[in-house]
Amino acid sequence: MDISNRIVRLYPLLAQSARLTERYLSGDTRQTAEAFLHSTEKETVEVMLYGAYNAGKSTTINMLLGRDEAKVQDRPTTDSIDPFDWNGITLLDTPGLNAPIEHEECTQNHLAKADLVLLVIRDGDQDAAGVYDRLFTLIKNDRSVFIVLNHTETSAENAEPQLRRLNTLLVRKGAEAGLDIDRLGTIPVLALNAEMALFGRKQNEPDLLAASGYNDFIDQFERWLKDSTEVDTRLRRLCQRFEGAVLTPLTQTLEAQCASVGSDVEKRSALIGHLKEQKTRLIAQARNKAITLCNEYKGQIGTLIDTPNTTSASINAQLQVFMTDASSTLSAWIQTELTSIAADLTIFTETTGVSLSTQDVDTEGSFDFGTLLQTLDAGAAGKGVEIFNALIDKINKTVTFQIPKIPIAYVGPILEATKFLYGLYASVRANQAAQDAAIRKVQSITTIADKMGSALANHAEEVIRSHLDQQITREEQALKDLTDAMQDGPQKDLITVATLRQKAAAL
Ligand SMILES: Nc1nc2c(ncn2[C@@H]2O[C@H](COP(=O)(O)OP(=O)(O)OP(=O)(O)O)[C@@H](O)[C@H]2O)c(=O)[nH]1
Ligand SMILES: [Mg+2]
Repeated sequence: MDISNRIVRLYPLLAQSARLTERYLSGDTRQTAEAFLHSTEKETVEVMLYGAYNAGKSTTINMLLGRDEAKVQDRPTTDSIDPFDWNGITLLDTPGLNAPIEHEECTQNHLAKADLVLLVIRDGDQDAAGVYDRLFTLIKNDRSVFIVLNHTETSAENAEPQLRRLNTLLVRKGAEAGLDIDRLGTIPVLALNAEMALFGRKQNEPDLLAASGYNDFIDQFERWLKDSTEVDTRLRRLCQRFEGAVLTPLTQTLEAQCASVGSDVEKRSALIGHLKEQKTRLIAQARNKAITLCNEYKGQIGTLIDTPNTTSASINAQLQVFMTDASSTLSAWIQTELTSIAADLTIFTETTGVSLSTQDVDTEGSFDFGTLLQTLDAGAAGKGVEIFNALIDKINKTVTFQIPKIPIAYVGPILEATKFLYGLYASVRANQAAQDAAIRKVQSITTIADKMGSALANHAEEVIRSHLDQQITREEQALKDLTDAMQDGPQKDLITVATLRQKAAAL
């Protein structure tokens, strides 16, 4: 009997799933899956003979085999599931229904496992209670059933009335049981004198075979096997078992893995979002704070300018003090803020169980604001500043000053301009020059405070960025690693399983 191409095409799918079974399943689930995959390697089609005791099941088996192999007797005989090989198909002789209770249980238990059912009804037993209910249950469960009416007539013609009677009964009772009559119509119902056919085979008597109904039977039986057994039932059964033993557990395991990684991804993304928000907030607040802090020195800058005989060195030194104070105030504030962000990260790890990629935000040590004054230059905008710039052009001398520890190459023109203004202001009279000088003084104060403020703000921003960007980059990398691993692993394999399922369904 040739094996359907459709079943042959199932084997690569089974082989492909073995890799996933090994990778993802464990314990009993894995054992069941592997047992199924192994069993498919030696799977044969099983046709189970089914019916009341004395129906002629064992006789029918012998008829198919062409010799007496199954035990046949006039009383409940078969008491176990006995396999017989017939052209590569396994025929299962079973104990009769309505026989001793343990016989019947044995048969019912095996019913679910068998691929196909050959129901034998003995002529005269057509009305036997229970047979039809069992048959209709099989049909409702979409099982492949072949019905033989085993009779004792000496010709097919003689058996016709009995066969008609059985068909009428089937239709009537089937309708009562709410069965789809079209489905019932697809089930072969054949009349057969099994004993006569067996005899005909043993004696090699073509006439006996023809009269027994054997020729029709074997013809239809083989077509039924070919049509429904190989292609549909066996494949369907294999696919069902494939789904139950392999694909479903794989899907569940993979979905669980994806869900857990997915929730880690979600948590880490939320953390990154939080860090970015904090960075933006911190930068905005720090910039404001820097500007406010420097503006607070405006009065003192004015006083400095007003002080007679002030040298550029002393102005320089004083501005340096202002900047150092503002820097350390801002530095302390940033440190507190970063510490609180670091605490957020600790809370995140504790509550989510998702560990941070490498290390916390670095909040150790004070922040180096020393270099910020390097950015103080004459580049500010505004009309007042233009005048101011015109003034400082005349005094092209660079002064350096330091804040603690860090030597600063301060762009001197601002201070020199201040000094110049100071000289100008000192010679004030109640005239236009004095007014101009007063305006320039205010402009100078504003410019100096602005430049201090924006330099401090820029530097603060740089410091915040360098501390938080490191952490954000690490988290983003960890997130990428996580999603990459998921896409390469469970997520990809979940798609593989879905594809296997689709391919199996399409066979
Ligand atoms: N005349 C006649 N007798 C039959 C036919 N089929 C079976 N018998 C007889 O009926 C009796 C029971 O047949 P079996 O084949 O053992 O029936 P079974 O369904 O296997 O019975 P259990 O194994 O007890 O369930 C035997 O004595 C058979 O010789 C038939 O087609 N014609
Ligand atoms: Mg028997």
